[in-house]
Parts: sequence; structure tokens; C-alpha cells
Amino acid sequence: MSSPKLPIEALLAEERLFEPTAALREQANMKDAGVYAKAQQDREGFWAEAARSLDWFKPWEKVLEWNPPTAQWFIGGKINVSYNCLDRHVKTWRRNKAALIWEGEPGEERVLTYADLYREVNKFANVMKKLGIRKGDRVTIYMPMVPELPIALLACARIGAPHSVVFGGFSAESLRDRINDAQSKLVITADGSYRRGQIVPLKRNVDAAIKECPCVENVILLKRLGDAAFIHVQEGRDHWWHRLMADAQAYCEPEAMDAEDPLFILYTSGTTAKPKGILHTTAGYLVGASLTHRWVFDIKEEDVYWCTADIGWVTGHSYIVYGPLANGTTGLMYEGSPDWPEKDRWWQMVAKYGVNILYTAPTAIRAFMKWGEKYPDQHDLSSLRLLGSVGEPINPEAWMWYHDVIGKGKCPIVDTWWQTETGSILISPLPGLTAMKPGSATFPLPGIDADVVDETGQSVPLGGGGYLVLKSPWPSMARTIYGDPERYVQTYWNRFGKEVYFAGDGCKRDSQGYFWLLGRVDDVMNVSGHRISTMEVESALVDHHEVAEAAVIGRKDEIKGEAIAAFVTLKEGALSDVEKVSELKKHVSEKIGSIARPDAIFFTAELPKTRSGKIMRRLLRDIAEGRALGDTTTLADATVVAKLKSQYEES
Ligand code: 7RM
Repeated sequence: MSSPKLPIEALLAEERLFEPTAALREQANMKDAGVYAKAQQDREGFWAEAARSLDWFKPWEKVLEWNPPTAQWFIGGKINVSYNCLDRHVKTWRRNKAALIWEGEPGEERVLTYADLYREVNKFANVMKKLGIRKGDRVTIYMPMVPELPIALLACARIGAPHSVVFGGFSAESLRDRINDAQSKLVITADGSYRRGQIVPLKRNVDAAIKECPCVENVILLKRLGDAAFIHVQEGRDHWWHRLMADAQAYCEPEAMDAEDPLFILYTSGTTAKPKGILHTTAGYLVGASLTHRWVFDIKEEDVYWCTADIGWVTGHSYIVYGPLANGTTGLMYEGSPDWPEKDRWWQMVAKYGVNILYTAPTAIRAFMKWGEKYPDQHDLSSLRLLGSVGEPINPEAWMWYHDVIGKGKCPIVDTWWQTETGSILISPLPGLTAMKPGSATFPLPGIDADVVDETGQSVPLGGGGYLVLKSPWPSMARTIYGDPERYVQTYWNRFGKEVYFAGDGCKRDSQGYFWLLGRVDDVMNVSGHRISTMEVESALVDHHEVAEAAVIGRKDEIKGEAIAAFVTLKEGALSDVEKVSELKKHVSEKIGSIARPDAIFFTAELPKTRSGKIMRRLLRDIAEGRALGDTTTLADATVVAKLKSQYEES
């Protein structure tokens, strides 16, 4: 099993229990402890009730059609996501409520009310229609964290064009592959973005990518940098956002979408080199995202809520855009880096905007821990009332630091387990009901049927560990892998039969039934909460003309959770020097993106393999983490790994 490796026995012995206070219970959005049992007795009734909080053009006829592994939810229902996020709010007093408070890295501020957002989304939806985008057409979005990004998503949802957001940190090649896989006709981008004071050349990457994307007919280009960047604009293909918006019609009728029509595709790493286009549909996704946002974060009308994720990841889709806006929340959105210009940027923003709810990742918390208390202590954080964590297991020390230093001991922490594929949070405390244990995501939410099973699919009794599975469908689950339904079934619905969803995570339950997530059980690394496949990095390395073979592992890292280490065999005659190390790191950045850049590269004449030729990554992890070697009996040649270990220790 890959890291982050937590000393699980120590975790299971955790005795610190943080009960909700009476005051917290009293005001919670969900305070009926009977909800778990009720949902279990009548799962479909529970989800139907949740779906009633949305506005439907036409009600559904049937809640669920379950032909394992195919689920359809709210059959016959007609609904529009952008209508639910905007139109229904602008008809009320929320019209002039702030929907988004935005801050750019250089310090600009913008506030968009629900009416502002409604106006921009309507116009931009018309802009896309004018460029020939129709219901069902895919649109790739490669943008910085600026308000036009959620505007683009919502406009796609309004006209029924599934979006595929590609994180701005991905390379031109990764972008190209995702555009081609989705066969997008339109790409939306910006001239660039700011990150740690540097310019991120988004348009340059788009230009390089779409040289090899015959499907792309048009590019919409947002001016973010202005004259700060030299931009190539290709006549006929590239259109400035502001010019198109200047003549756009004010109102665009929201498309009446079928509950099961696609809403978006989002690419995520799996066990092979090729990322999977996870497909989410309309109604079920919005039911899951909005309900969990309301219950898990205990959102109140007057709250200022800040999810620090990038919209390029699923966390940003569900908990910056769709969940919060469906609930009429005021959300803060920030473009840049937490340590720019100083390491107190986030805390400064919490104080400035009076943030009440903060949702972030363990990797960020560990970085702040390392930087020290002086940065948060410079600011008034008393507005905070609830904290959240997502992306990887949070180690108890980081949990306690978050609780004490950021939350001043008075904020509950919701440790939320979920995946791109699950669409919304599935395992998490409910703040008014659940006693928290530092490091545990606690229990499956009402309506969620999670279990821990052994190799044979048998449920493991409390106290034991195994694989995390979901034994009943839920509305926001992925429906397929775009263009590869077979792979969808193979990856998630085959390991334990076609009725059981295999999440790919290891999990233990303690004697009280608390869930302790243990990290991935496959060849997927978790680097700063981002999923990267070992295969993806290996094939990027092998693509270099001097590399013969490569094995990539995630090794335990204090801040990132896992850091990428690569063991590389060079071709005959190639020089294994420090220049080669930086050249290969750069090569991987160019192929995949900077998030996949290896931290360390080691050259070796041979890689440890089994007699059948499989690279034994487990032994490489032992070496990279400085442990004694595990079982080596299946190795073809045991001297290879012994030599590698001593070589590694000398380096
Ligand atoms: C939301 C997101 C999913 C993988 C998942 C886990 C890990 C996420 C937690 C967690 C332990 C958590 N989507 N993971 N949240 N592990 N505790 N609270 O991260 O598709 O990018 O990644 O992330 O391994 O399978 S994701």
C-alpha cells in the first residue's frame, strides 16, 4: 500500500474525542441524530427529500433505476444547474447578496453579487451559442482563478454544454490530450495568470496544444494580464472575451436538461498513464454537492465561506462553484499562492473578509505549521467558526495544530473524504452531531452505504482494515469514463462484483466504527492532495530519448504527503550527471505539468524486478524511505536491489 503511511495502530488508539458543544448542536443545520437510521431505512426517500430543495422544471418520475453498475437518478426530471445557482436567487432578496468575493494575487478586489453573476453568465452563454456551441458540445476551460472561470462553468451548464476544466498547472501536452479526448470545439482561456509574482503563460500553452487538436474551432481569450504579456491572437480562431461580451444579449433561456444529461467531464489520474475523463450528470450531482455543502459546512445565510482549492480540481467544482452557489452562499475566491507576498496572505484575507468557514488541504496546513505560528498570530482569526480538510488523510498533529492555532480551540473540523468520482463528500463528521477524533474522517454521511472489506469482498469487523467500498449507489456518483465505459466498469465495479464500488483506498475502522483512511492501494500517488499516477510519470520519463526504463514511487514527505522519486536507467552511453537530473525533471514538467515534477531522480544500471519482469516498487519505496528491505524472495536478481540500496545511501 502506498503512503502516506500513518502509524495506524497509534491512530486507532486515539482517545481524544471532541464532542460538539451544546451551542453548536443547537444551531446546526442537521441536528437530528435519527437522520442516519432514517436514510438507511429508506435511501431513495432520503435522496428524494434532498432533491426537493432544488428547483425543477419538471419533477422526476422515478428516484432511482439501478442496473448495476449503471445508476440513473431522478428519471424524467428536467432541471438546469445554472438556474438553480442563479435565477432562483435573483428572484429573492439574494439578488444583491455577494455571490463571489474575489482577490487577485497582485491584490485587486472584485465583488460579484448574484445579480452580477447572473448577468455575466447569461451574456457569456449567449456568446458561446453565437460561436455555434449547442447542447452536448464539449468545452475545455483552461483558466486562472478569476471570476470569469465560474462564469464560464455556469454558462456551459446554462446551455447544456459539458465543460472539461483543465488545471492551469498542466502542460500544453496534457491540455492537448484532454482536449482531444473530449473532442472539444471550443477552448476558453486567458492570456495568463499570476503565481508567486510570476506570469503563468496560459495562452502560450493553448497555442502549443491546439496545433494538434483538429477538433477546436474557436478560442475565447480573457484579458487578465493586459499589456504585461505578449499574446498571439489568431485571426478567425481567437476571440477576446471582452469584445464578444460587449455585443452579447442580456438573457439566455436556461436549457431544460434531463436529470441524467452530462454536466461535466473532469480528468483524473488512474493506474495507467492515460487520465480518465470522469463524467458527472446534472441532477444527482447537484443534489449531492448542495446537500453536503449545507450539512457538512453547516452553512448559514450570513456566512463568508472560503474553499482554497483551485477550480481545476473536483473540490473547486463542487465546493467553490456548484454547492455554494446552489445554496446562495457568499464565497471567497483567491487567485494566487498562500505565501505571496508573505506567508501570512491567507490569514490576512481571513481577517479582512471576516471568513467564517475555511476548507483547505492537509498539505497546506503542514506548510503553515512549518512556517510557524507567528504568521497566523499576526491576524484576527476570530471570525472563523468551522474548519474543513480534504485531499488526503490529515495526520493528528496537523489536525491539532489546525484546531488550536487556526481555530483557537473553538472550531469543529470536518475531515471530508471523497473523490473526483464520488462527486461530493461521502465520509465526514456532521458538525452538530459527530464527536470528532483527530485524523479520522469519522462516519459515512446519511444515505451513504460505505463498508470496509477484505480481499474476498467480505465485510471486515470493527477493529480491522481492508478496502473502502460503497455498497449502494448515491446521486452524485460518476456515471462513466468519457469515451471508455469499459474502463469505468473494470476500474470501479469489477474488484468486488458489479454492485460494489471500489474506491481504491485502504481503510480501517476502530472499535467504535470510526473510519480511518489509509491512502491509495493502487499505483496512484497523492502529492499535495493531487492524484498523479506512477505510470503517467514513468511514461513521461521513458519518452526522453536517453531514458531506457523508469520506476516511479511516492515517498513519504512531511509537507506534500508524498513526494515523487524516480529510479531511472539510462540508455547506453548517456551521461548520468546533475545536468541530466534537471533535464529529466524539466522534461516531466513539460510532458505533464509542474505538479508531476519529480523531487528526486536516481540513476541505476538495473531496476529490481520479479522473475516475471514486474518492477517491484515496494522495494524502491523501502529504499527511498530508508527502511530495511521487505521480502525479496520473488526477485529475479537480489543483488540488483542490494546494490541500489547501498548506492542510494551513499548519494
Ligand atoms: C476530493 C479529492 C481522491 C483521493 C481519495 C483518497 C484521498 C481525499 C481524503 C483522502 C483521506 C480524506 N478528490 N483523499 N480526501 N484521504 N482523508 N479526507 O481529493 O479525486 O483528487 O482524490 O484523495 O485517497 O481516493 S481526488
